[in-house]
Amino acid sequence: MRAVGTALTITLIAASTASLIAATPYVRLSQANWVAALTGKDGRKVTGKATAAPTADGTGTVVTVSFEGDTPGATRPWHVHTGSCAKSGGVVGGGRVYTPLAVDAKGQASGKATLAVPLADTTTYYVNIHDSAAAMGIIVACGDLAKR
Ligand SMILES: [Cu+2]
Repeated sequence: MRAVGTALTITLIAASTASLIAATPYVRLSQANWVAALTGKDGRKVTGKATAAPTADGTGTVVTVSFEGDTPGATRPWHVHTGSCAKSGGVVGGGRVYTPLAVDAKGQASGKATLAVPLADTTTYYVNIHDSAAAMGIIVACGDLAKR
């Protein structure tokens, strides 16, 4: 019976350690600052920049984006996605936190979003600028985020 009790204790310790690690949001988050150069897709002359950095408490991510060379008056949805411009993935942090960007009379736009999730050093990300809410499949500009 003692052997069974010891095995049970070890199992319980292992299980509680595993749940502790799973419950700790800091294990794999990135403390890095990230930057992406945005370039126009399909011949568009759009160029720009995006950055991502941890929030002060480390539990979220602040993302900035700015670009120029776009069509005045356009409204562009945008997101951080997992993956890369060459291999698309899902939106990070939920689509609602990204306010679509209004392109001004000079063809410039900028914006910011605060994600409720951290980025992870073990994942790759990119920022894309979509054509419009009605044409999300058309990408105006894209850039892979890299740690700097
Ligand atoms: Cu997107």
